[in-house]
Amino acid sequence: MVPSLTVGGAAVYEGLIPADEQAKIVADLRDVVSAAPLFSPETRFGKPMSVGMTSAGKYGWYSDRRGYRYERKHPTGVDWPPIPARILKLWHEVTGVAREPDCCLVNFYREKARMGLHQDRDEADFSWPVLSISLGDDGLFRIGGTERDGKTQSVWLRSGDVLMLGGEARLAYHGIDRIRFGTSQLLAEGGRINLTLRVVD
Ligand code: MD3
Ligand code: FE
Repeated sequence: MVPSLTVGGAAVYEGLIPADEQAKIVADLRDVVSAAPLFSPETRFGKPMSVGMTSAGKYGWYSDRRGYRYERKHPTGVDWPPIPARILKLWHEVTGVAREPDCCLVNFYREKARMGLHQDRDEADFSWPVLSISLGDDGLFRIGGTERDGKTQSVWLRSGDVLMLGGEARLAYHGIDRIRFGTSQLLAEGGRINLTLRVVD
């Protein structure tokens, strides 16, 4: 598969997911959220994140005052629900990797939510790619290099866009600066969903 754009080493597949397929993924995610409700993890400084989160798969991403990590269970004590088949299919089609991801992190951005610049380094092996799927309202994505103070580039991610982070980009600093609330009709409640698929261990 050929990306329509590359930004900071990330391969961007703009509009890869057709609208009808996006709606089916959202329906799958409503089941995930029913089993494993969204919550706002606390950072190590005790401040709740503005992004609502939950996960599907063997592991879920979690954060509290003790730090960031992967957990085998949702904070309510239930297992994370399985990753929906439709989402696994996209992972295989785009990454070409034979292995299944261990975690599908669901990030939900309401109007004022953002995600500060960070690296994803809680996983055991950075040679596996990360896949990101954007749904709903536009989000301004920023990506830099492997050092916090380096130059960054920005790109608006729209509903149906897919990003693959591999190679050098796997350890790039990245974040979401803002949401253009109300730009998509996909979610009745508005907002943006980002799914990130990762191999954890
Ligand atoms: C670059 N999520 O969950 S997706 C995250 O839109 C996260 O919710 C953002 O950063 C979001 O950790 C950005 C694009 C993305 C995802 C994973 C990456 C970019 C990445 C991993 C390494 C480098
Ligand atoms: Fe990240």
